[in-house]
Amino acid sequence: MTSGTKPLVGIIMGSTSDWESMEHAAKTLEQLGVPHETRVVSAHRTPDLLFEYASSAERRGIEVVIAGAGGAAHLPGMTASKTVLPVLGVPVESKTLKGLDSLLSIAQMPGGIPVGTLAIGKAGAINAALLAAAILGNKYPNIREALRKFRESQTVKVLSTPDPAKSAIAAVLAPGTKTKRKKRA
Ligand code: RP5
Repeated sequence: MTSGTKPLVGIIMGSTSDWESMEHAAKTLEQLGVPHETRVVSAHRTPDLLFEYASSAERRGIEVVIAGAGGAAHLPGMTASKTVLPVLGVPVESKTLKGLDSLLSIAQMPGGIPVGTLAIGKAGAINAALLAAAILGNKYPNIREALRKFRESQTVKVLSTPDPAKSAIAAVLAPGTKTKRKKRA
């Protein structure tokens, strides 16, 4: 089965201010060719929309939800309470507590309604997308292969720069690099 063009992943976030972090989930899914949609859905400002979104997601063909929120971050947990789809939570970095509040709010779900919790901020958003792709890869071989290629190119990139000191020197000495010489008095 190929993944087609209908959104399989729903990326939701509590506020437009979360986009700075959550765009990394969208970019990663784009890179992997995973169809997705993005939406602001606030658990406390638009609770009816949240219920509608979460309860209709499965019917609309969404297979994984990525939910990002900051502070008293109840969006991922509330979403998970209204759907049996896998919900991956991204703790957005808050100004006051640097995202520790978001992390604990999302990770500490009482037993019975799980939210797969990722790291705070950009890393979590990227990994939520990669994990969503891994879940979808069980059903869609094209997504699994895209994920495999992503991992392989990441490995090649790391192995091609084994010594950061040498590559820094190479960058300075690279042809075309202007180096300032001190004039002698
Ligand atoms: C949460 O409150 C959002 O997820 C966001 O991280 C945080 C702050 O929202 P704004 O006040 O920036 O809209 O609901």
